[in-house]
Amino acid sequence: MRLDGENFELASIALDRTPLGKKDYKLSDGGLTLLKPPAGPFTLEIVTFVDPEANKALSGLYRTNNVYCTQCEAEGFRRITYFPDRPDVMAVFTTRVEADKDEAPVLLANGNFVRGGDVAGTNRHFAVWHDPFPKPCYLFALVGGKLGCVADTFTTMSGRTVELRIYVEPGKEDRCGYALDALKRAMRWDEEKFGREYDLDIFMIVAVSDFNMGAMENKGLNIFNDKYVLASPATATDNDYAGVEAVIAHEYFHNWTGNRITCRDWFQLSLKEGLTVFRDQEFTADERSRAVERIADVRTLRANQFVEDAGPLAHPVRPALYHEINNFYTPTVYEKGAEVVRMLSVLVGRDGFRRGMDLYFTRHDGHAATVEDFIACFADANGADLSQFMRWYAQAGTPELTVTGTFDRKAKTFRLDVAQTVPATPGQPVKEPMTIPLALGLVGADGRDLPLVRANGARVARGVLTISKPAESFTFTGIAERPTLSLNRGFAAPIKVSVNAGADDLKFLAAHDCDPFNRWQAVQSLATGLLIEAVTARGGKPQAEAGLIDALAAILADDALEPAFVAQALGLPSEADIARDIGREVDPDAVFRARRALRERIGGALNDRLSALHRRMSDNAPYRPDAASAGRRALKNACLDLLAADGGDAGITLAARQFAGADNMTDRMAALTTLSLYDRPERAAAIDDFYRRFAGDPLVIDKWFALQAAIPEPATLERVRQLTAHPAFSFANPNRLRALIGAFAQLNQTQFNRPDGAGYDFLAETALALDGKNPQVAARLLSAFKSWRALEPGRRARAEATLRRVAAAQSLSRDTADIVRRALGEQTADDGRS
Ligand code: 0A1
Ligand code: ZN
Repeated sequence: MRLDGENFELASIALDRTPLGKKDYKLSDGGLTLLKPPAGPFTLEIVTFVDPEANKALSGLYRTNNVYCTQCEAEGFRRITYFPDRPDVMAVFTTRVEADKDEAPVLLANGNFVRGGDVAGTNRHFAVWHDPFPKPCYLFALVGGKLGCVADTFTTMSGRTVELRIYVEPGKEDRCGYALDALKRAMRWDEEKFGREYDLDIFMIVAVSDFNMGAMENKGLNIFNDKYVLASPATATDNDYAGVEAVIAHEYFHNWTGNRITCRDWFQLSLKEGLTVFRDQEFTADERSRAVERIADVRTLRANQFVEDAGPLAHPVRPALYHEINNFYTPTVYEKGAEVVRMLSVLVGRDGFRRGMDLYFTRHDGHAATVEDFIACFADANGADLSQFMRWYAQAGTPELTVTGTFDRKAKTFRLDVAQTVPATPGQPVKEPMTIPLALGLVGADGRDLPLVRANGARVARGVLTISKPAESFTFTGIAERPTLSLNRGFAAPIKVSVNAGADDLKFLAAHDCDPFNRWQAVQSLATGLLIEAVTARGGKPQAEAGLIDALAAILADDALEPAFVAQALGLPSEADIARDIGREVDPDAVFRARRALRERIGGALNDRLSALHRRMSDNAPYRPDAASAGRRALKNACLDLLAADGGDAGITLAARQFAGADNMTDRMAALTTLSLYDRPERAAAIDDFYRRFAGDPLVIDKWFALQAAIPEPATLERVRQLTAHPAFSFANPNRLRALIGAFAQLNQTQFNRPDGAGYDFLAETALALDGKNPQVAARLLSAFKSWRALEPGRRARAEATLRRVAAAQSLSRDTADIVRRALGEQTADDGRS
């Protein structure tokens, strides 16, 4: 019988109370094998010593800010004791925690509290917790330390009272209100939308300051990066509040999708993650604005997942092979996984989706399931054949749809010719056609949708065509006028679409499409077209932007639109978005120049309207984090950004004034971000002022680090180097690293991709220095190289040379070796776990 275990000292091991000797077991790399385990049931007692203080990988049992805590997903439990560390081994855990009373007055573990008390004759105390639900060890957790607590209760749908507690660093209790409120709303939503009730007597959240990821769904005892718990108007932006709400909900929703039903093995990771991201996105859509949430989610998907899917780190939603599972907590497994679940809901409809979920919960509760199990529930509950749909889990790469619309005035028909391809990805040169739900509309001249009636007289149900072949045609009848095609409404499928439509069609859709997502998309497509033209014309100014500016003006003038939507429409595609759409031979400096020039022209052309709107969206009411108020601030700050786009006195003065006078972090940070883009004296003054105001508040100082790392100027690399020596910086803290180094590599396209390669070298140096301590975070930083092959030849060569140097370094962690080898296209398919 083999048990996993590493990085601790074995003190003793006994079988049915009899100590085992060296001949009874074998210790090998990464585990212990019992040589003659009894055939029947037996009791194995293992005593180990671990050193939490020395644990800088933040996996297993570690110490952060004097608090002991654990992180066991994916394979951290084996760093605590010997155990079959795999998610299909589920057990009932009873945990007794004992500690010095002064050092750790709070002692927590999974499940319900059983008993606690003093240990006679010592200054120690103990607590016993029992979790009645069988679970895999990756959901195990314990915490001990000096912590403040905010408590509340929740009455479940069946009338049970559940105790809610959020534990934070003492003194930070007043920043937990929003998280607690979000938790209660998430609990209610899961009851109402999915019929899921909470199942223990208590639900606890602990916020810690050193954490590799966002948060962790340990049964009954979620452990959070404090960034996703703590929020106050003076220290958190609207986006931070939205992040707290989404992550609180996400971890809570895992109680059913992940914990009650877990994964058979780590290849099924998207079974819990894709589904739970889908659930948290739906929660936010219901709590805030569905249209705005969809736009924001698609922006994130394209920025992170489309890029991953187009580069050397591309992998299927369900990978077939991995070297290090920690490298697969990716945008593909999470965000594309959520898109796959969303497509399922489009294909079977809302009620059909609920039927499938209900069946999934009854059929698999208490078990470790697979993606096949999940999909079978939707097939069985709806009599649907989803066998081709399974390809979404197996084939990597973003499918591309080419659509041609042909109007026949005489026959009053409109024909759609649709062809699909899926690009080759590492290890998958040839692809099969996918099932794609294509949501569409034919928009008439008056802006209203024409009925979608097929040649056989059938209406297209819910406006969705199901595409399944490499090429197919659809004819709609009774079309008296040439319609405008609105494709992939709501972004129902995570694909790229190209269509024979021109700028006039886009302008029309921007003004009239009844699908808000496609109104936004039309503006983006207009802007993208102009920007790509400008970049490929080698630094020329965008021509013919009148259409875009008209479209924006119409949106600004439309009072029926919610401010948050208008703010999204004003946000041009990012530099990374443009680079991705260009796809090859990218020169980040040319992209930057084109984007800056276009912003300047828009700001100039719409100056009066933007100024008026900036004033109209400002109010003197006290800060409230709700979606409507946040939307007004988003619009106000989108206006500010464009008003300052020429770097001239008027816009900069406006930003400087807003910075100084702001009563909340959203407005202050937005003004500072605008100022940060222009090398003017107001910038340095504001950066200093910001530091003085918030020194000693690490989460706010992270914003200060990130802002400086993102300045698009050649001096930034040196500034970032110097900031690594700043007293507020620490290589041991993942949030600090992500703020300074991560922002530099991911947000600063021109400076990370400096033509001299110094940005690449800096990232490589940092990652190598970190690799021996925290390999997970080191590997994640290096994933910034995921699109190096799309660069122009000079930068491409420098990036490749840097990656080769890292690959050749001595004693690389498995995490980092895996990322750089795959980035280089060197990984072979025969030496991973499959
Ligand atoms: N399951 C968590 C993500 C997570 C994964 C790994 C971790 O440690 C290495 C921590 C958290 C979630 O989806 O929120
Ligand atoms: Zn998750």
